[in-house]
Amino acid sequence: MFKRSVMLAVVLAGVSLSFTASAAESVVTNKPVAPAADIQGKGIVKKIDSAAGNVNIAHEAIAALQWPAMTMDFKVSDRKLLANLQAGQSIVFVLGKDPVVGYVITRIEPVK
Ligand SMILES: [Cu+2]
Repeated sequence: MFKRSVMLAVVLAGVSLSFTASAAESVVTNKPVAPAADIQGKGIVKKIDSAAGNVNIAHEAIAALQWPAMTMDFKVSDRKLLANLQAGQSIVFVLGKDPVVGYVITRIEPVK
């Protein structure tokens, strides 16, 4: 009896895990269209929300977009980009323009 319920729990856990994994694949359904020139930014990671595919960054002014320095959420084109990030890290990032979502991060790397 005990063994059977453990087996069931394992099977259910497997099902919910694979469901979560496939749901995590698509943050942004439309592939970002690369702008004529890469738009680069610099900043500090404030918060990471892997589930939502968001990263909150205190970024410096981005001259190419005429954006002043601010702290804001960015969507990433792929959740994998968030895998090795930590809050407090200094980073550089590249923005691509998604036709639906707007500017999304297509590359992000820590700076030493
Ligand atoms: Cu901003």
